[in-house]
Amino acid sequence: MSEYDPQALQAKWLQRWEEQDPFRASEDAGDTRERRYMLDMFPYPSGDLHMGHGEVFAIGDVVARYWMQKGYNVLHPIGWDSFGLPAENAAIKRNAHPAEWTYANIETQATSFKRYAVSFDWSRRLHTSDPEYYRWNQWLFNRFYERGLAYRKGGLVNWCPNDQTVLANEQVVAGRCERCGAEVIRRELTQWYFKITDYAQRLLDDMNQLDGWPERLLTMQRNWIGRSEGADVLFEIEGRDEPVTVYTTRPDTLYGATFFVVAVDAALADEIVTDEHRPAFEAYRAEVAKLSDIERLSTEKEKTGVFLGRHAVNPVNGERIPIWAADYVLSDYGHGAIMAVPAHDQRDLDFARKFGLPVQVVVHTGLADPGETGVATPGEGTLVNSGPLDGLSKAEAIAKIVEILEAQGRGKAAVNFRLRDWLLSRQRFWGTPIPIIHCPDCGEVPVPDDQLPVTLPDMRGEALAPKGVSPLASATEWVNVSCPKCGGPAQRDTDTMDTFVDSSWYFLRYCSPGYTDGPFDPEQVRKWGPIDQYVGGIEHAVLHLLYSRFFTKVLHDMGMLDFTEPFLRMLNQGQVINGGKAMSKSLGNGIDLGQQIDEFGVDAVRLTMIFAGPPEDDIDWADVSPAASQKFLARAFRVMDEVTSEPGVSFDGGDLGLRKVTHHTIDEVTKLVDSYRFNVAVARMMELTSAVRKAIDVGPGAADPAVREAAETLAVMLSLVAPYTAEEGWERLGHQGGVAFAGWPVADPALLVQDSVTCVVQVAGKVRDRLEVSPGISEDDLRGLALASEKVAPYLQGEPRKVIVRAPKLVNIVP
Ligand code: ANZ
Ligand code: ZN
Repeated sequence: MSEYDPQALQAKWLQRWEEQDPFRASEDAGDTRERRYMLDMFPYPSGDLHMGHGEVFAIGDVVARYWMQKGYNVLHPIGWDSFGLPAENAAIKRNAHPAEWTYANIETQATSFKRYAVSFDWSRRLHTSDPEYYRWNQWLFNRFYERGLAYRKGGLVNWCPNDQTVLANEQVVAGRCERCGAEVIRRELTQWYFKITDYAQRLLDDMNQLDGWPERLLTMQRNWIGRSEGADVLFEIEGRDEPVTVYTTRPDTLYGATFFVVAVDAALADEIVTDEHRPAFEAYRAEVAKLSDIERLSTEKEKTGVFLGRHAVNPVNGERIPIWAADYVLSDYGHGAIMAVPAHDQRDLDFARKFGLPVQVVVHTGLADPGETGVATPGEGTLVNSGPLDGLSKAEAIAKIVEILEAQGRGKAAVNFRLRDWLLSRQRFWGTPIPIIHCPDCGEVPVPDDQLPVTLPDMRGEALAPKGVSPLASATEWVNVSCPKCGGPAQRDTDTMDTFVDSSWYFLRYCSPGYTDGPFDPEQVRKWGPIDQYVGGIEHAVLHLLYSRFFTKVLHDMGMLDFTEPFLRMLNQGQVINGGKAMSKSLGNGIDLGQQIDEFGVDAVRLTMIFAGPPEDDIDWADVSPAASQKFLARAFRVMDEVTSEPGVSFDGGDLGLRKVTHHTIDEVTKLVDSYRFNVAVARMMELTSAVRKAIDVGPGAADPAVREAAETLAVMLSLVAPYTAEEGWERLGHQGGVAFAGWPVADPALLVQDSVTCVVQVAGKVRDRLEVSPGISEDDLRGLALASEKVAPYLQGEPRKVIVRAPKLVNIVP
C-alpha cells in the first residue's frame, strides 16, 4: 500500500481503534494530568449522520484531539437525544414501537461516528430513552416539585394543531411550531411548568461568567429573558373595590394616559364589562381567539378593540379614562392591562386614531405633534403638561414620579421579564412520563423515588396517533394505580416531559455513567465540570442553552454542583449548504455524507469541512473540493512515507532552512488552533507539506534529519483533521503506537528568530540610508525609523510633505 488509498486506510485503522478503544477519559487516581471536558451537542437519531453532523463533529474533534496532543486528560463523550416526535410519527406510520426506529437509527449513527473517527469515549454512551436515564428525569422532577419549581396551572397555552401537543414559548418561532412549521393557536389547558422565572435575574447576571460565548448568543439570551425596568402603577376602577395594577416602562408619561386597555382574553375584561357592552365584547373575544399570535401582534394589522363601558381613574390627576379591551395587549405579560399613552407609544397612538381617543403630549421632544402626524414620539425630551414633573428630563421625571407614587401607596418601581415559565408537559407518548399520581383525596402525589422509573407501557402504531390528549390516557391498566399516600384508587398523570428536560443535564451524566445513587456522582462532576468547550448549532441559542443553565443553577442550589454555569465556552458552527441554499428535498440539492465519504474518504471530507472557512461560517459544498483535499492528503502521505532516516535521530544537524520552516509552522499552527482558526492552520500544514516535498526532491534529500522532523510534525498536526492519514503516516515513519497521543510539538525559540531585510530610505529620489529591519515591521514603525535616521536628517527642513512607506523594503520621503 504505497499508493494513498483512503478506503484501505480506514479498514485497517478502524479495526485497530475498535480493539484499542484509545480515547477513554482516565479515572485513574494516579493520573495527574489536567482534565478537560469537550462536548458536542448530542444528536437526535433521525436517520444516518448528515452533512451538518459531519461539520460539527469534525470541528469538535479538532479541539478534543488537540487537547489530547497537549497532554490533557480529555473527556469527549457521546450519547443520543432519543425521545421525541419523529420516532413516534414513524411508529404510527409503520405500525411499530417508537423504540424500534429509534434504536436502529442510533446503531446506524454509532457505526458512522466510528467510521468518521471521532475521538469519543464510547464507554460513557447514553440514550435518553433508556429507563436507566429517564428515571433521573423523574427523580429531578420530584426534586423540582419539592422546591416549588414544578407546578401545574391552567391557562392559555401554545398548541400545535398538527403535532397535537402544547409547546413551550421557546418552541414557537414567529408564531409557528418550531418543529413542523404549523401556525400555533392558543388553547386553555392545565399544564405542568418549571418555574424558570424565579431564576430570570440570575440567568442574566451570570452571563458575566460567559466571556467564552459568542456575543450574538449572549444577546439572544438577554433579549429572550427581556428584562425591563419601570413601575407598577395602581389605577382605581370605578365601581370596583380592588385597584388594578399596570406595568409601564414610562411612568414619566402618566399625565399623558388618555385611556386604559385590558387584554381581551384577560379575566379582568370579562369581569368588568357592562351588560350593555357584553355582546360586542364576547363577539370580539371570539374573533380574536381565532387569530394566531403572529396575526395578533402584527404591527401591520389594523388595531381592533371594544369599549367595556367602564372607566379607570388616573392616580396622578384624578382624570376618568375609558377602559377598552384589545388584542394588542397580552394577557400573560405584565399584569395584562396597560395605561395607554398615545402621544408617546405607537401602538397606543394607532389605537387612539382608529377609535377617536384623545392624544395628550407630555414630553416635549421637538418633533411634530403625534396627534397630527400619526407618528408617536417615544424619545427623550422635557416634561410638559405634567404638574410636578414639568421641566424635568425623562430620567428625572421617572425617578420623581416613582417617589411620589410610592409615598402615596399608588405604585412602586418594578422590574419585568419577558421570560415565561417553561411549559414542560406534552400530550405525546415517546417521552418521560411525569411521575405524578392524581388522587381524588390527596391531590397530586409524586411517585416515591424508590418506585422510579415510571416506565412507558408497551404501545405501538395507531394507538399513538395524536388525538389531543396523551395516548397514555388510553393505557387504562397503566393509568389506574393506587395512591402512594392513602392507597385508594388513583390515576397516573398521562403527560410526558418535553425532551428539552432530557438535554438539560445529560452533560452531567457523562461524568459518571451507570451511577445508580442519583442522576450523577457529584464527586465526578467536580472533577470534570464545568464543560470547557461546547460545540453546537445556534438554533439552540435560547432553548437548550437557557434550560441547561437553569438546571445547573437549581442543581447548584440543591448542593449537587459547585458551579453555576455549565458551559464555559461555546462555539456555534455554521451550516453546510449547497449552491447558496440550504439543502432540501424539494430543491434536490441534498448532499449525502455517506456518499461523500465513500467517494473521497473520511479524512478528505473532514479536511474539507475544516478548511472551508472559520468554524462559524456556512460551508457551501458547491464551492469546496473534497477531491482537492484528497490530493493534498495523498501528497502529505507520500512525504511521510518517503522519509529514510531512523526514528529518534537527532534533528540538530538537520537542514537549517527547513528546520526554521517547521518551527515557524509549529508556532503559527499552535496559535491558530488556540484561537480556533482551524482553516488557516490547515493552510499552514499545506505549506509545510510543500516545503518537505521540495526538501526531498531538490535537497537536502529524504535522509536529512530536518525532513524527518518536518514529516513527524506534519503527522501530529494532521491527526487533528485527518486521523487515518496521520496514523498511517506515523507508522510509516517507523513509530509504534498512536499518533493521537504523540504529543503536540513545541517550537524552539532559537529557530523562530526572524532574518532581517534591508530597507532603502530615499529623500527626493536619492538613497540616503539603509536600515536593517525585521521582515514583519509595520508601516508606522518603519516610517518612524526612517525619519529618525541621522543620515536622513540633513536633507529635511521641518515636516516632509509626503512619506511613502512600502514595508519592509522602501521608504520614500518627499521633503
Ligand atoms: C405606558 C407607556 C408609554 C409605555 C410609553 C411605553 C411607552 P417592555 O419594554 O417590553 O417591558 N405593556 C405593558 N404590559 C403590556 C401587555 N400585557 N401587553 C402589551 N403591552 C404591554 O414593555 C413595557 C411597555 O409595554 C409598557 O410601558 C406598556 O406600555 C406596554 F410612551 O406603558 B408602556
Ligand atoms: Zn390518596
